[in-house]
Amino acid sequence: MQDVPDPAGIAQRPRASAADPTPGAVAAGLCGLVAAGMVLGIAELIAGLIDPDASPFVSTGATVVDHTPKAVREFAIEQFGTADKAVLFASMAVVMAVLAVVVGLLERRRPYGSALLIAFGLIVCVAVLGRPTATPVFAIPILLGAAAGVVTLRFLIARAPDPKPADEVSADDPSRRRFLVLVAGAAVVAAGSAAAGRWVGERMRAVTADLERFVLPRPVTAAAPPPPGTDPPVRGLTEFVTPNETFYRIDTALRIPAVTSEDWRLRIHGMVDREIELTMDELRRRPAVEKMITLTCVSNEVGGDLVGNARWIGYPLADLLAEAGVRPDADMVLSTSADGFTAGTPVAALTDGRDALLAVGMNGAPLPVEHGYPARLVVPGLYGYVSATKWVVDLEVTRFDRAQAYWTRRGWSARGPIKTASRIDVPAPFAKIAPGPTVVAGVAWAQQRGIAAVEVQVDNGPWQPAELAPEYSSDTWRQWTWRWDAVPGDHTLRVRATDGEGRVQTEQRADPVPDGATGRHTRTFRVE
Ligand SMILES: Nc1nc2c(c(=O)[nH]1)N[C@H]1C(S)=C(S)[C@@H](COP(=O)(O)O)O[C@H]1N2
Ligand SMILES: [Mo]
Repeated sequence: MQDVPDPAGIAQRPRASAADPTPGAVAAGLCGLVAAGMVLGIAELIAGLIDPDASPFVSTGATVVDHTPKAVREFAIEQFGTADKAVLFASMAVVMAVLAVVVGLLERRRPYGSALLIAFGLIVCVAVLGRPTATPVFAIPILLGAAAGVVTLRFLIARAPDPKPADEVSADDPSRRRFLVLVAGAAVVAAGSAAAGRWVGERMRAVTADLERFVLPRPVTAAAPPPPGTDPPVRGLTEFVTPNETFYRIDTALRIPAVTSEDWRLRIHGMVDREIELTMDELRRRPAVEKMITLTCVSNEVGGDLVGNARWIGYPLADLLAEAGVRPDADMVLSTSADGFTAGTPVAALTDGRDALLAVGMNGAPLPVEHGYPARLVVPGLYGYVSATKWVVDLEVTRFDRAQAYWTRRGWSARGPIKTASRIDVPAPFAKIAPGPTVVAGVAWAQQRGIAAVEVQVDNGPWQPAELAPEYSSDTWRQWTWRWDAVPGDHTLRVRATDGEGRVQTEQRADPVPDGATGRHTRTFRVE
């Protein structure tokens, strides 16, 4: 077959010993290098998307520094001065390249190279997780990177040409050429991923730095402090104010949009008398207010925790819309985020006097990036999907019969007023309670209408009034407690709220789709 002329390379030239194909050392070494490049490239890309600090290359460097004897470190700093980091990374690159070649060579007969690559991946994973700022997600970049590296290695090695006697080598050997094209392709993917990861990571770092410099406007009216008693002292009961760190997060963003306060602009246009475009500095010239508002997600199941309460500093949307001059026949404001999410909010909800805000502060701090830095909307009484656009950059004044927002196009209701809801926090699910006096507790919310009463029912007994914490405002949730002399046995506890308009929360069960779940939260537990 080798004697048959085959200029187009259609017939694959069989390996010298097809039963035991052994790629040449140079080709194998190349495979190892490209596979290692893929590990770093993919890891860098994922790290850029998740958290720049999760970069395995940087973490490994830091770990090396931490474990370098002091004398060596001082020597390095003396020798290389500010270039010490560059020298460190260059030395790491050399060590990695050598190891990569070894990986490639080992992979020739059996997947020993892959095994070694996985072992390196796990070692680096341990190093990454050992960093002081590490969270478990820091493991993801290196693990996915190592997986990509193994796939690359196996793919390339299987296609690597075996060595030929020198006289047989010709520059245009098709299998050799194909292999080189694959190697080059993989190298481009690896380098491209690394560059993209770096770029995204740098942008995120720029936003973090910008956030740290961000000076909150001083509100002309600060939110009143919660009255004493808003937080009944019951262990396990949700706090009245939700800390930013534990505030629920819901969005469609695979990666958080990176918007600095300098780059940020808000355009108000559409059915208005004057189009407006605001920079952050221009926004700052307007009076800011601070309001306590409980935010809720339409996807929250009965008893769920996609709800949180915060002090928001922001600019009344009614004022901004008045500056633009909303035409009388407009009934919707379509807000758009930097990453293209949209929400459709009734103009009425933004101008009827409720505290609808373009918020820049959350609990006394700039908005955390995952909660919309540098600016978002917060509208009391409406589910987040129709009102709470984070990273907001555009407000188009329009009409419900002309525009559809992100979730409405996907089958959710165009309008999303928050439904009355109540939740049992204590006892925890399947808790065991000792007989005798015990405290049952939870929260209830009906933003805009307020909570007038909460009642609980044990098994199928009578509904009994719970004690309500003082009301902060109709836009915030209310904590409730109920004292009970627990009697032994298995029990089911049920809760229902009555809103400020006297309407009792429905017992009719409904799914979150299309406009919010209903039904009564129940909890079963044992007293013994
Ligand atoms: N840009 C953007 N903003 C968004 C969303 C989104 O997917 N993208 N989700 C909305 C939904 S459904 C809710 S419930 C709230 C949640 O806000 P939080 O993550 O700050 O709690 O944000 C809203 N704003
Ligand atoms: Mo939501």
